[in-house]
Amino acid sequence: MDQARNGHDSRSIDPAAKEMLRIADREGYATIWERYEQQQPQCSYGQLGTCCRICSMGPCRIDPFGDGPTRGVCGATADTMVARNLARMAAVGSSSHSDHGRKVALLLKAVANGSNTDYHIADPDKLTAVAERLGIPTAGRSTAEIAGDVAAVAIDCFGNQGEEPIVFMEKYMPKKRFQRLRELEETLYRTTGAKTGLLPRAIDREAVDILHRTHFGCDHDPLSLVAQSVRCSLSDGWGGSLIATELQDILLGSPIIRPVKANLGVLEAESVNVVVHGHEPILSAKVVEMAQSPECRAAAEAVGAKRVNVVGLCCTGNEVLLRQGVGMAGNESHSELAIMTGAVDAMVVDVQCIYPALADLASCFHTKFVTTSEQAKIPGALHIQFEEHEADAIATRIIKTAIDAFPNRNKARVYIPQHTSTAIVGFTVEEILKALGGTPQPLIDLIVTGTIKGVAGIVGCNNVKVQQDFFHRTLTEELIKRDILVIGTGCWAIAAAKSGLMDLPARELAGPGLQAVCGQLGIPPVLHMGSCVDCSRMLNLAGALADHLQVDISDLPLVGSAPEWTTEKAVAIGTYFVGSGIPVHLWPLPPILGGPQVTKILTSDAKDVLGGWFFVEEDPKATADRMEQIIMERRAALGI
Ligand code: BF8
Repeated sequence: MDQARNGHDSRSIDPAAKEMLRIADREGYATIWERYEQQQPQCSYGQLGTCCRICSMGPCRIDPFGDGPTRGVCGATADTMVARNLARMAAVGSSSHSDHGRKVALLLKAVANGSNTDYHIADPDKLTAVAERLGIPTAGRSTAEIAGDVAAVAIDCFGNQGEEPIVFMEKYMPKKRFQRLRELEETLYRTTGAKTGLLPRAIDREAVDILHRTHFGCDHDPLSLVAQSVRCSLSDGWGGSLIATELQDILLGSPIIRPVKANLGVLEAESVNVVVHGHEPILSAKVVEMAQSPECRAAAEAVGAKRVNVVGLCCTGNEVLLRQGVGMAGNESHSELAIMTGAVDAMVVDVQCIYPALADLASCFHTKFVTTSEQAKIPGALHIQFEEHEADAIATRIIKTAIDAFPNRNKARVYIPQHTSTAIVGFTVEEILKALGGTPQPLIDLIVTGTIKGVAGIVGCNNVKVQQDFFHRTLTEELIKRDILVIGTGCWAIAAAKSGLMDLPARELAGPGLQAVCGQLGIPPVLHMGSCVDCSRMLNLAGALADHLQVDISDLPLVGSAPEWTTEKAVAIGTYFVGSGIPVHLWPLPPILGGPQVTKILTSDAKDVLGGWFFVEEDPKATADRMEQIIMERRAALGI
C-alpha cells in the first residue's frame, strides 16, 4: 500500500488534493509526502516495536529475525519492550481524549456555578437525559443545580481514589459487557493469584498507572501490560471521550441531521477565511459564533471582504460541522494543502493532530497561524492564549487577526480548487433513534431479516503511508455494497463526506437491502457520527442494541476498522473497541509484530477472552471480506 511515492496522483485520491499537490510540486512547498520520502528507510526496530529507551543503560533493540541479542541490558525481552511501548501509546492516546473531556467538565461546572457567562446550557433536554442516566435527581431542580451535579460526577471520574469502576462507565456500558469484564477480573485473580484489573477506577489513574508500571524495573509481563492498556483505553471510551461528547452536547447543543459541504472548495475567494483546526469545540464553536457578530461583520466589510467564512479541518471541523453546519475544508492530510491555496487568512489551532510544519508553510503566505493552547505551542506561530472565561473577547480577537491579514492576501497566488461534495451529517444516537421512531427495534428487525447484514464502524486518520482516503473510500464502498451499514467518525468521516458517500445518491452504491432502507428513511448508506471523541456515540449505539436484546456487544454483528490510522489516540480507540467486544481491523501495521506473545494476545487470545480482537490487512477488498465474514459468523451464532 506504500503508494505515497511517485507523483501527486499516487499520494491522494482526492481531486482537490491532486490539484494542490501539483501546485506544491511547482512552487516547491514541502509537504508530509516529501518529508516521508526523506525519512526512508524508516527504522525497522521502531516498526516492530522492539526498541527501548526507557532507561539510560539503553537504548536497546532486539532484532526478532536476527542473530543479535535477545534481551535488553536489563534483561527485557522483545515482548516486554513491545507491550511497554504499546501501553504508553494507549496512555498517551487516552490522556489526549480524556484531558479534552476534563476541560468540558470543568467548563460545565463553571457555567453551573455562574463563574462563566460566555457559555450556557444549550441543550437542557440532553442535560436531563444525562443526569437521569447517572441517577441524579432532576424533578423540581433548576438547570444550574442539575448541571452542577453532572459536572461533579464527571470530574470525580477523573480523580476518584477508590477502587470501584468510574460512574460514567458503570451507567453507560451495557450490563452484559460490564459483567463480563468484572468476571474476567475475578477469573484472572483466581487462576493467576495476581490482580489484573480491566474496569477503570479513575481516568487519570489508569494513565498514571501505565507511566508507573512501564518505568524501569516494574511490569514486564506482556499480558499484564496489555490488560492495563485495555483498562486505560476503556477509561477513554467509556470515560473521557464519553464525557467530552455528552457534556459538549449539553453546553454547545446536540447535533441534528443536516446537509453540509466538504472539501477545499468551501474556502471563499471574496471572504476572510478562518480555518479552525484541532479538537476542542469550546474554542472552535466560539470562533464560529463570534464570526457572525455585528462587530466582526462590520470589520470584514471595512477591509472589502464579503464576510468572515469559518471552515473546519480534522476533528474540531467535525464538531462545528455537526453542531453549526460549518463547511469542512478537509481531513488531516489536507491541512498543508489548505494553506497553499493562499486564501486562508488565519488558521486557528488548539490541540492534537497539528503538524508543526504548518508554521513554516504559513510564513510563505500572508496566513496567520494562531496557536491558542498552553499544551500546543509551535515555534513560528502567533500565540493568542484562549481562556474560557473570556471566550467571546478572545474569539473576536482571533477573527480580527484574520481580518487584519486579509488585505495582505496576494490575489495572484490564490488558487481554490473548486471541489465540494454534499454530506448529510449529524447521526448521533439520539438522531438515529428518532429516525427509527424512538427505539432501536426497527434497526434490529432489519438486521434480523438480513436486509442489513450488520454494522461497520470506521474511524481514524490519514496516514502518509496510505494514498490519502483510498482505503477509507474503497473499504466503505465495498461494505455498503454488501448491505453492511457503515458508521464512523474522525478523518474517515471527512474522507467519506468529500467522496460523496454521505450524500443521498450514494445509496445507489449500496446493496439492495441497504439501498431500500436508505430510501425509506431518507438517509445515506454511510453515517457521520462525529469527531474522534464521538466514537463514544458508536459505543452507545452498540450498547443500546445490546441492552435492548439483553446480549453482550460481542454477540452483535458489529465490526470496526481504522484503515489509515496515525495517532496514539487511534491506538486507544481501537483498544477500547476490542475491550468492548468489537473486532478491529488496522492498517498500517501497528508496532507490535516484534513481540510474538503480544501479537498473539491481541490478534488471537483476545477473541475468547474479550470477544474483540485486532487483525491487520493491507488490501481494502480483502479487509471487507474479513469484516463481512466476522459479521456473518456473529449472525450465525445468534441464529439469524
Ligand atoms: O481526532 S483529527 S488525524 S486522531 S481522525 Fe486521526 Fe484525524 Fe487526528 Fe482522532 Ni480525529
